[in-house]
Amino acid sequence: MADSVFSKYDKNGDGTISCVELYDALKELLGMEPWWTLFQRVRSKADANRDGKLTKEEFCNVAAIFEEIKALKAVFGEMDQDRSGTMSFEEMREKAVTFYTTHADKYDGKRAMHVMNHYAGDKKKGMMEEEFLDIMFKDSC
Ligand SMILES: [Ca+2]
Ligand SMILES: [Ca+2]
Repeated sequence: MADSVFSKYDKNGDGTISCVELYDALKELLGMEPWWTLFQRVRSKADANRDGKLTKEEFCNVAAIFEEIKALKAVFGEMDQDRSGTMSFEEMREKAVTFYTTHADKYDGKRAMHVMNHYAGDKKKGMMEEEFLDIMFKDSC
């Protein structure tokens, strides 16, 4: 990864990415405040030695995770056809088959089930982007 990316996030220039700096980086990527579960996942995946800060090597994991989040956000945007910010059951159903056949190698059927289960008993319920990310991002990579 380019040093310029790392130094962009290492705001105080101490050579590591702190929790606060990681939070800001994530916020920038998401375009909204990161929610706790997502932040925790990103942090625990990236911080290999669990000392609470990320070295340049550890931050490489973040770059991969960020790419994945970006890809998932794009997927959600595609599914949310009316751009309401939530994915309705109909939108999900319409796109789900295509999605899981296209990405079957990456996202296993278990996650597809989680998404389906979200609508169980209440098909009027929408799914928000953060709920979608929470499901799709779970224990991946
Ligand atoms: Ca720093
Ligand atoms: Ca660390």
